[in-house]
Amino acid sequence: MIDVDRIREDFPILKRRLKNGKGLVYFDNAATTQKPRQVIDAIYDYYMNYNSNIHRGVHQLAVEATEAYESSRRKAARFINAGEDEVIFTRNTTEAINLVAYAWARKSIQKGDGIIITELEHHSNIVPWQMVAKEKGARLDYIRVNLEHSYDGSLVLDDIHTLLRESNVRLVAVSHMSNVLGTIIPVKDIIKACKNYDNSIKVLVDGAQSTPHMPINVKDMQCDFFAFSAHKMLGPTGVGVLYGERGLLDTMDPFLTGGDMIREVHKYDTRWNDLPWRFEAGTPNIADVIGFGAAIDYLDSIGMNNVKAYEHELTKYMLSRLIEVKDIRVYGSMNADERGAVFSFTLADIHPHDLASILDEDGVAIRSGHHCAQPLMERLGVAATSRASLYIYNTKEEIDRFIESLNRARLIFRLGG
Ligand code: 7TS
Repeated sequence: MIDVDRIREDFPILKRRLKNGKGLVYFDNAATTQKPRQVIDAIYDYYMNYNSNIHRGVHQLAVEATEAYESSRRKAARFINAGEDEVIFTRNTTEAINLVAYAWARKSIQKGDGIIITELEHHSNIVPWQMVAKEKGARLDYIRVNLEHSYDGSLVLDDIHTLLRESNVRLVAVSHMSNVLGTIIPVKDIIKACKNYDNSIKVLVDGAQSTPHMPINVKDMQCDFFAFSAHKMLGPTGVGVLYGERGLLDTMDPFLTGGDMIREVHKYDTRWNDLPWRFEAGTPNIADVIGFGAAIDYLDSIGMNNVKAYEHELTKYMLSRLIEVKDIRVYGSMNADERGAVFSFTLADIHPHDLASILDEDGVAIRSGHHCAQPLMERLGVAATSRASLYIYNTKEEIDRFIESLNRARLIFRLGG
């Protein structure tokens, strides 16, 4: 098990006192996580000591910067069990998904073809496919969220078999973990079902919420594309990863064109660079990619199985405390084995924004709103929820403070006992 006190020492921001003198309880980790000193130092070190552009210089600083940037790629590849040439740095998950939408889907999806997604996707795994479907005259279909068993948040997996028969499905794009309900989606089963039906169907997994919290193995999963963001896993903002299966990436033309992604440019034609640089046009976010490498080192030093086990303990504790709160409705499974540490809820008819403001007075940072998942909100029949999302530096004591604050909100709104 992990030593949470030692981990907390690495995060300077957790010592911060807020404006009313309260200590910070940071429960907005699904939006972005805090950064350990090791990540901040790696970025500082690059700018202080070897700032240079990469891939195009022979001088010492350029060589050092290139090596540090490419070593982050090796780390990211190892972290998800991909090949180095299969890891493309983007700005974030959103850009990674858009890369697939522009560089693969617009060429491969034709009129009448089908795209399948789910009702619990983040907007960044909905809107790009709506646009492709509209442009190409393709169908966009949704695997439903199961609401029969009191908001358990699982998917109606049988839908996939029905939908596969209804059109010439070319792409299935699914989240690995819901940013609202915390549901862990059995992506491996979904991929197997799709490939058994038609091996040429491509599957993209949105790993923005799963990669920070569990071991990931894209080869074992057998996905074609996998997207995630550094900033949700202790790394800096401005860096994401698109994993693409090598053979598939090799068939794709670039999404952005210009410097660095070329091998040769002549007046009227160009030859693309090798993978993965073909998809990284222009000067990339060197400093933050280097910072991301330090974040991966940090998570590796803890071990992703330990991260998962610790969060499982927090999840069990959180669920046991949440059910004690009167008038609360928790959306998502009450079984800690089926979910991650993201908890969406409403408290009586208190508006989620008002609730978040009351918690803020107590130093407890949670999120409220639609969480960029409006189709899911529609399905749940709510406009917004409050959401607490945890990470490795959070503790049971913080969960107690959060529950205390919810009970204070009940008093403020004069909810009866
Ligand atoms: N996919 C999922 C499942 C997400 O939760 C998010 C961000 C994204 C994609 C997009 O990631 P980005 O790094 O490109 O922005 N989710 C959230 C959230 O829940 N609150 O703020 C951002």
